[in-house]
Amino acid sequence: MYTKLWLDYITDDNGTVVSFNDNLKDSPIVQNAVNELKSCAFLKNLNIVLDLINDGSLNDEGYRISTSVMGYKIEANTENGLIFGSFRFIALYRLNDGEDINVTEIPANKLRMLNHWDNMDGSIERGYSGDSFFFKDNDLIINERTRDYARILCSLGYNGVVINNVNVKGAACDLINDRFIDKVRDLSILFSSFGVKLYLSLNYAAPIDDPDVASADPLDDKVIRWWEKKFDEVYASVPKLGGFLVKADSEGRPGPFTYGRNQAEGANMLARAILRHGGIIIWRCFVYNCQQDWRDLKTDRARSAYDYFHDLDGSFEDNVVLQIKNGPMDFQIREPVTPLFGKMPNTNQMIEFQIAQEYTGQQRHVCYLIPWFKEVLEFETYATDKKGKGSRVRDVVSGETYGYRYSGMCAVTNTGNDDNWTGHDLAAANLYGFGRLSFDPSLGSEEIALEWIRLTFGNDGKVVNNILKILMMSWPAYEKYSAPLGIGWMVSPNQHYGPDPDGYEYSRWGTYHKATCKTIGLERNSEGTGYATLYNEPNASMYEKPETTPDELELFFHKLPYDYKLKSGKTVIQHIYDTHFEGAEDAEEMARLWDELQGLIDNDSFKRVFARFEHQVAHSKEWRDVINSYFYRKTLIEDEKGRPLY
Ligand code: GCV
Repeated sequence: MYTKLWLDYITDDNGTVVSFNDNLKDSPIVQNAVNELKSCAFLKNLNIVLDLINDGSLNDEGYRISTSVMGYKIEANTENGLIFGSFRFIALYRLNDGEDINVTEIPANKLRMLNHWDNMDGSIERGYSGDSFFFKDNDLIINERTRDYARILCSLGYNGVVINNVNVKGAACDLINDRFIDKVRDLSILFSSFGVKLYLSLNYAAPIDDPDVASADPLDDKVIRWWEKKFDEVYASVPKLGGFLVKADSEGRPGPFTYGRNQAEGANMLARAILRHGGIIIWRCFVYNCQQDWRDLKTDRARSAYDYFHDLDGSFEDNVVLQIKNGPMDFQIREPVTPLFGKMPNTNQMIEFQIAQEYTGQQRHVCYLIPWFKEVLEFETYATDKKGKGSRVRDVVSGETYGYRYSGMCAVTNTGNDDNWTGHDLAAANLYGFGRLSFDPSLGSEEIALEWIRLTFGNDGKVVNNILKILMMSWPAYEKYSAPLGIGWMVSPNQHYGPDPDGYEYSRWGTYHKATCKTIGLERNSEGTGYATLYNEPNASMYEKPETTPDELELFFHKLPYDYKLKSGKTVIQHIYDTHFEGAEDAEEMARLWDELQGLIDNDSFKRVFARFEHQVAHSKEWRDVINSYFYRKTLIEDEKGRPLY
């Protein structure tokens, strides 16, 4: 039986009385909110009022929770606001031990989504927590677990979920056909009763299979009419559908380029067809040449999203949102921020992170990613032509900088049908943390971690301290023992797990570190590929020279000799040796901190994480040794501290 994560509090009747406006009695959303409040074991014999009000400052999904002698009140402008507020009330009540609660919370981002890469056969692309709980044997499943998942999303304020892989294959093409449409409708109704909109990934090439159309050219009338009719049919059955996510012209997926059209022409065709139904098209910017030759020194994959999209600013329809990965490559342990943020004033944007730990330990290593996401969100873009106040990434994607109509944050999710949902029990901190962060990007990563720990493991001081230390050490530790200084990609090909320094070096994916016996790195400044120049000033100048580039990104931006002195005072090679020794020690320290919790937390959870740490400790040593040996053998430079290298 699967766990209920932080919602593990259901009791038959807690004696709580919930009252609400009369006209809400038939609302499934309010019904779910009331059920949650009345069946939460922590809320004994309370009086709670749910009140629909009209207060412009609360927007569509915000809420106000207040305490008086009469009890508690949750107010919102909409039913969605009421249910988000109800779940938040439960969390706050537990965290504050029943003390008075007086808060007003309004989500910063309009879109707060999870993207599933689930396939209809039940497998998950880059899934590390078992199989899909949405799909099995080419069928769509709706059961108690689906409902619990909707509760989990709602408890964090997520308001959107894409249930199928962006690489739409096989039966998934039928999700918008008669075969599955009734189930899609049922699922959308279930999710919307928890304030969450359902979205689907779509196969851009679908009309090719219709013999009367046999094309996917976005400017072809037949193609346009095909999509209009399709969306009419889909929305007639599934009126609550949020829209579609599209991966086009990427890694073998078809797209407008096949017909000599640009990305805006492709996205706009779909956007116009869906407009009358109120749907949106989320169009991914992960477009790059994946047939590169490693000898080609001009083509730089890091530039591609920018090169394909930047000049199209202003030419996308208003119901298109560009979904842009946080970094220019692909969810590596360290990358600079994608330069498109802060450079497209007239095109809706949202940021895409990955909490599925594809390149960050695959949920076998603990890696709390929220500190990394915070750094990205706080990055100052020095946005041009800004209309609003801020211009950090989080201001851009919240829509503040340019007043985007649609914008926000999404993450490739880390969930599956494992009993604990996320494979590693501690990976649930990323599911929790990303939801909280997309609701309120001003929250601190420690603050979020503390909430999650206490709601999951209780308030014991040692438990809270040790898990907090583990989480906060985990991302830096992973970075230390894996690829150094922003270089990325030193992983086993395809699988992306475990060290393989040249795994991607001579392949077609455009992911090169160019290590020789003298230098390492690719020059990306104005004399190199020019990637650094794509940023606004002063970022462009900062990345232009090694002396001003932050240490952690040195090798992303510059080709440097191994004896180059970093700002830390260490040479590149000594930094590599030191961090790899340290990272493996950190893994041991995290395992030790966990061992101390035996008897203080649920034993099954203790054992599961214990086993993962046994692996992580051994695997971090493997990383350390493989990476250090690689560089020692290339350079023959000894470790200053005399540690053995082989
Ligand atoms: C869904 C990376 C992953 C692919 C993924 C792709 C994407 O390349 O390895 O599995 O495909 O990103 O984001 O589309």
